[in-house]
Amino acid sequence: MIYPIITAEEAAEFVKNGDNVGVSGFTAPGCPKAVAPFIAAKARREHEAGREFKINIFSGASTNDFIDGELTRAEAINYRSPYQSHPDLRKAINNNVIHYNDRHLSELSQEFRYNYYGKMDVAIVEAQSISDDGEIVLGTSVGCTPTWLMCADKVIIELNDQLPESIHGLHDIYIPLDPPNRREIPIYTAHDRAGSPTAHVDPKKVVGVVKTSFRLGKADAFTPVDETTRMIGHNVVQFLINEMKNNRIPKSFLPLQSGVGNIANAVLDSLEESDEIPPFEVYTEVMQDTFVKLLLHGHCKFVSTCSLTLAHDTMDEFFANIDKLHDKVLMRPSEISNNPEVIRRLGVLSMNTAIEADIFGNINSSHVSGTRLMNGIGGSGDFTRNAYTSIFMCPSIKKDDCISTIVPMCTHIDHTVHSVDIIVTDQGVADLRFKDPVQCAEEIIEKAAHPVYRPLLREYLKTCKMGHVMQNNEMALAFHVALAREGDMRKADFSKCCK
Ligand code: 0RQ
Repeated sequence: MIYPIITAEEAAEFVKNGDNVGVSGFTAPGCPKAVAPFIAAKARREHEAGREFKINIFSGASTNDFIDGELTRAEAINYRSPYQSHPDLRKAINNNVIHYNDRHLSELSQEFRYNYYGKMDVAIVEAQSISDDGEIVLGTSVGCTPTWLMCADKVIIELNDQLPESIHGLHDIYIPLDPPNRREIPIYTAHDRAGSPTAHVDPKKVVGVVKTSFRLGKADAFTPVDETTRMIGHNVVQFLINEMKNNRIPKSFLPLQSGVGNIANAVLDSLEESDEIPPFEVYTEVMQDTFVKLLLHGHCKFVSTCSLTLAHDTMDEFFANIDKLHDKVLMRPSEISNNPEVIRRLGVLSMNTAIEADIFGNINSSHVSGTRLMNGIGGSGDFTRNAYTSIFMCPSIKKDDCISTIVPMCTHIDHTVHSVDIIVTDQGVADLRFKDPVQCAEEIIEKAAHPVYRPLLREYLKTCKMGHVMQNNEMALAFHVALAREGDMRKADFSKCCK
């Protein structure tokens, strides 16, 4: 190997105060793990010596505790984009200690190439191998890594010896040309390969290779399916079956996108149980645990993804069965897995999870009570806006009935009704297509809201002023006000409001 082998501590010395640092990965799998704790240690030393040390971190999506956890706790992050899900980082963002810029995941790579963020100083990339001419076999996700390798002045490679050689060929690395030279992305089915199995870096930029040995996959597994998530999964699958029966989805079916989390996993379980949905392909950003089972059992024919977001044991199972799975999975950069052009062309059926939906069909995916960031918009906007049919799912109530996820007005809006076709809760399926705002409100209240909250929502609608969107600006946030003051949305009182 022509590259200097260095320790993680030596690698951290290449990172300076104020640097833009790009990390590989998309969700925890594929992220670097060795160098970040030493950057955190360096930050602590600098702070103790009275010097500034903060960096700007750009990732594919959420990362791991080594990056978002250790660096937050060391007060080493100035700016963070485009998505996160770490409790310590979330707290620091909500305390306005870290600048967080919530971006559509498909856009960050190209925005970097468009020079929106200045130069990238250092990229830290987990890889299976690097050749002397700079061809890199990446780890268990792709994210923005190909662009980081292209843009960064200095590149640090973490070579993880737990990554098996059989991962070679699972990546499809394609970087589109930027406008005005961009052409169509040559993906016409979910299983088309557009690019190369390896990412490329100019060998002169590689300042060091750090040898690591970290177990693959993520530690946290999903909570088991409960009655609520089972009902949501059942309702989504019944909706898809009806769409086929009514000739709105072709009999050969369309590629699915599924968001991350317990609800998404429950939907996938329901898909496996249904014999009315034909074997399908997936065009998504995260391949969750259930997909391994679906692929091995033949319910799913192919998964195009950005990341193998699998728990440790499932990751082991995946590579133990790699001979059966190798030609059924491709990992692509996030700007391709989430690409609006490709999603629209393939006719992707998108399924994402909402924090809350309002009765007019607008969706809040990211901010509890309109102010407190949960995770971020992630890829939900990339898929929702461009889907063949866009579905949002959530439980109808939360926190011992004190929270209705169906509210008069969302306190923060990530997806407007124009991009939302269907809202599914444990109560049923609200179909917003072909409906005006008032018809949407009636549909959502009667089909998706929990029976405990239906009378209150009907009462709210009666107080609303006439108009295309009927709304009562005085009372629109009454549910959230009641939650803030009394800890219970059921205490919303519309009796005294003026019409
Ligand atoms: O908080 O753990 O403190 O109790 O939000 O909610 O019910 O566990 O559901 O894990 O599926 O997350 C929308 C956040 C749902 C997620 C969201 C609180 C709730 C809990 C988590 P606690 P659940 P999930 C693919 C696509 C946006 C990005 C996206 C998400 C916590 O799905 O981040 O879709 N989506 N990306 O208590 C108050 C409400 C609430 C609420 C939920 N109405 N009011 N708190 N919570 N609803 C992924 C990528 O892009 C990589």
